[in-house]
Amino acid sequence: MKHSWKILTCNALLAGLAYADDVPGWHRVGSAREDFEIRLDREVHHGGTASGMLECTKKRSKGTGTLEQDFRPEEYSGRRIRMRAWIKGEDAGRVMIYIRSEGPSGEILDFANTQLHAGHGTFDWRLHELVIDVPPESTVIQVGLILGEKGKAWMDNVSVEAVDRNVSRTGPPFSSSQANPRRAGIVVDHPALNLDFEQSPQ
Ligand SMILES: [Ca+2]
Repeated sequence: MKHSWKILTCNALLAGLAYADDVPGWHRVGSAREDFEIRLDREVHHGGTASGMLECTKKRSKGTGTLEQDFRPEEYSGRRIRMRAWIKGEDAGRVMIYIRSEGPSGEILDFANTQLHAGHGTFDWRLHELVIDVPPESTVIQVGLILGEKGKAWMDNVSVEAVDRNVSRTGPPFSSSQANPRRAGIVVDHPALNLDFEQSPQ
């Protein structure tokens, strides 16, 4: 509930800003979220007619902005899953994607990102993939695109699918993190939404 309230408040505050936080299924977070804007880009896309875009509105930010979504884990419970996403950057400080599974206390059960292969500066569409486990106790899966410091980043054609156990997890062995009160008790009742960014705002 707390999480939903924060999102609603954020959207309400930004209601007067054209395009801000107007990407169906996705929301804006990040350590310096106020320095970044998220929107659909109908000119630059990898597939279809639109992509998800994250832009730093300052010349240089001290933090990061994130284009993120939470979705229910039921379809993948007890499975290993692979996230694939096409990303692109322009004068970007740092661009990467991440995925994680969380438990009822907000603890991270498994996590992976592309930090070691982060994109910098200007680069064309490239495919990244991450593999994590979704333990049966998972209550939410979170995926996102992170832009740090400056520039623009795009994401498109995101997919999440269950894979066989012989597909290796991306990261080193991971033990569950400590409980996170800020993320505890989040209930998400919908599957992943608008992964191709083709859905328009209502
Ligand atoms: Ca698209």
